[in-house]
Amino acid sequence: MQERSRDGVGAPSRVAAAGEGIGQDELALAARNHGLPLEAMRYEVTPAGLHYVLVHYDIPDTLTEVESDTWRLTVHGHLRIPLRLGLRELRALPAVTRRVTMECAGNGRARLSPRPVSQPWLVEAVGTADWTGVPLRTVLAEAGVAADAVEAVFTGADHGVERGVEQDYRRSLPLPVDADVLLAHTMNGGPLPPQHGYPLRLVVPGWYGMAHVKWLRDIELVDAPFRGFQQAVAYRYRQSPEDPGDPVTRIAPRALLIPPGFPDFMSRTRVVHPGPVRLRGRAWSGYGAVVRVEFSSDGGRGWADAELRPRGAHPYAWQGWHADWTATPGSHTLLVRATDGSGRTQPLEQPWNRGGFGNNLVQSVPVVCC
Ligand SMILES: Nc1nc2c(c(=O)[nH]1)N[C@H]1C(S)=C(S)[C@@H](COP(=O)(O)O)O[C@H]1N2
Ligand SMILES: [Mo]
Repeated sequence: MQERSRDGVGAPSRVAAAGEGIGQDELALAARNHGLPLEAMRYEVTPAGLHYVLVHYDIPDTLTEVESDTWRLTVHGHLRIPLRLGLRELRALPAVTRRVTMECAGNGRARLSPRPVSQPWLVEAVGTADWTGVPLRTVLAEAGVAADAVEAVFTGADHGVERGVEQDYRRSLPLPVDADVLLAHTMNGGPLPPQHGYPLRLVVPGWYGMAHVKWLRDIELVDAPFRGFQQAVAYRYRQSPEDPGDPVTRIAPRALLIPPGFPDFMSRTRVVHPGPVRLRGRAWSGYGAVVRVEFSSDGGRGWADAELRPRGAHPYAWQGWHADWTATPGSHTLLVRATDGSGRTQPLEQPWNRGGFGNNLVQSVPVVCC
């Protein structure tokens, strides 16, 4: 359905007051969605149940649709041959597998000050999966893109209201689409779990999560840029409610450290014993390979290069890195910083935007050695 304006339409997203703690509204989101337990970065491919999850509305009941064979993907608009594809037809098309690191554009939001009120991620909204599916280009070629089509609009089966606008979750991509954009029906070798978009999702390697439309059921080719809520209102880098902002697209570089040692249950502070500690983690960027990971054990006064694994066969997946540190009794702050081949790196002080998007402030891990 088309987006419908309701009461409160146009309300800007809220920013917490100075000193305002996490509220019930943010807790309700945090209790539904979940991050990657950072220790799971030990796996190159994240087991599906440990991959982060972000769902704006409710998980739609696509399981029943598939079981009753009523589920279809429709492809229509400015093209020659409209298509209605069942899951069996999609699965029968030649498929490719891409290892893709996906990150929510709001990752890091809860650490911003003032805090944009939304899903309160710290740093854990990331995961890497092997996505198998049909290149979107294959399906578009079959449909025959019209000369006047400028964008493809992707609609999910989920429905909700956001800042006064009732909507299906919907996003667009400009045409022609990259060759690696997939209509994925398989995650890590199995059907997509319900929370990750069963039975079909878009995968847009290198882009932040919002572009990877889950529960995909409709693709429309349009002759004018899509101005829907998730495109033109949400997911913009804005300084003020009036600022039109730039669109959120590719993933800014980030390195994360698997917190060393063991945690204190409540504070989550890491505890290590004196002696050599091998630090490991992952680093990624949507702008090309990460070419450098640096590590600091003194809160950023001194930096040393970590050993970084090259990108290898998986150009859209995170890269492993490690560094050796000798822990001495006392309190320490460990930092890591990634730089990619485009020269983008991670800031030590965070530039701010109202949505809390693209926040790639260096991770800071307090460690007590005793
Ligand atoms: N249909 C639909 N697709 C969606 C969303 C959604 O709420 N509905 N959330 C988006 C956002 S904001 C993110 S970060 C990713 C999360 O994907 P994951 O839950 O599989 O990690 O899905 C994206 N695709
Ligand atoms: Mo997201």
